[in-house]
Amino acid sequence: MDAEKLLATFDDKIDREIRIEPKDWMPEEYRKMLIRQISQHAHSEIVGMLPEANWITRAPSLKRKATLLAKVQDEAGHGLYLYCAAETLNISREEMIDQLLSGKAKYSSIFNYPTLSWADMGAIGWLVDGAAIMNQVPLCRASYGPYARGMVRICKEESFHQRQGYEILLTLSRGSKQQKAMAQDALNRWWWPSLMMFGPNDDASPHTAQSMKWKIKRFSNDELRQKFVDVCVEQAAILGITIPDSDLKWNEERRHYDFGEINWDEFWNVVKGNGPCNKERLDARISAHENGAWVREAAMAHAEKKKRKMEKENLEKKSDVKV
Ligand code: BYC
Repeated sequence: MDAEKLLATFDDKIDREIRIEPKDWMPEEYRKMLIRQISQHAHSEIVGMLPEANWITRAPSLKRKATLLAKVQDEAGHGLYLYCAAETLNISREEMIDQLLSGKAKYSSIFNYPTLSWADMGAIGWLVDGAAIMNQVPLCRASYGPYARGMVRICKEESFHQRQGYEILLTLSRGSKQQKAMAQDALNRWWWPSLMMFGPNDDASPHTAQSMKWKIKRFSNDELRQKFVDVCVEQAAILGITIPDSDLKWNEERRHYDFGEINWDEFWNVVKGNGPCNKERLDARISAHENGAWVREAAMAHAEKKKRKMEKENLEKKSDVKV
């Protein structure tokens, strides 16, 4: 088929909600857009393990420790599904990891903030996983098959993560005066960075229009941020803690909550690598990668040994047939 026909077939599939699969023809820019978003998403899951892993050894009970451990392991799984989905687009795992470790690749700004108290585990689950669900449920309908299918399982797990976080804050908010203060302090520190997770405002988002045209993103950054604010207001009221935004109020005409201006200077500063924990996070990943070198070497040696054994068995089988 010539280029025009290939493009027409691709556009027709997008229009008719037929998934694009790895072996299908796709425009180079579509492939690049997906690699960019999926690899950044994978890196976010992997770096996102670090702020919570910080609290596994200090969880207040065995039950909390087991739950947090399971949650952090889920994030590792999400990273692996997403790297696999990106690999179907002709980029190798090594290349993506190199991009992360060299500081070239982006990952979600939210993971460059410190986790200072146990209440932060609640705030991360409630707000960070809550924002992730808001953003990722529509990605289950993304036009690229492997990404969309991966997101289905990821979203189920994120939903459990969100509930465990909310339940931590519910327990604290029904506890002593000091525990309530911990919950409020965590909300104060995580609220604005959580709103930044949705990315720049639509008029400053270079990728949204094309991504929506290709049905990768189904909603814009501002649409999802608004939905998130609307649900959080009700949830904060149940917790009895206050969202740190004096401009937050119900707008009857819009049927949505109005909210204050995000500090975009802070956002871009964090995205460019100058947030409170950017260096610490990258250093941790680099050292994990270096310490894991022997595991990768052993796995490769084992795979090579298995391959040779299979080749030998196949040869023997063939010579038996001849006899
Ligand atoms: N942080 O044109 P835009 C999780 C970048 S993991 C850093 O709007 P797009 C979890 C953006 O990449 C959650 N960078 O882009 C894990 C672009 O840069 P480049 C992660 C950001 O792609 C562990 C530029 O700004 N979720 O839930 O249309 C524990 C312009 O932006 C950010 C995902 O990755 C940011 N916040 O929209 C707990 C979801 N925002 O590439 C929880 C999948 C924007 O031009 N990704 N940038 O250099 C998406 O849905 C979209 O990529 C985004 C951005 C909405 C994030």
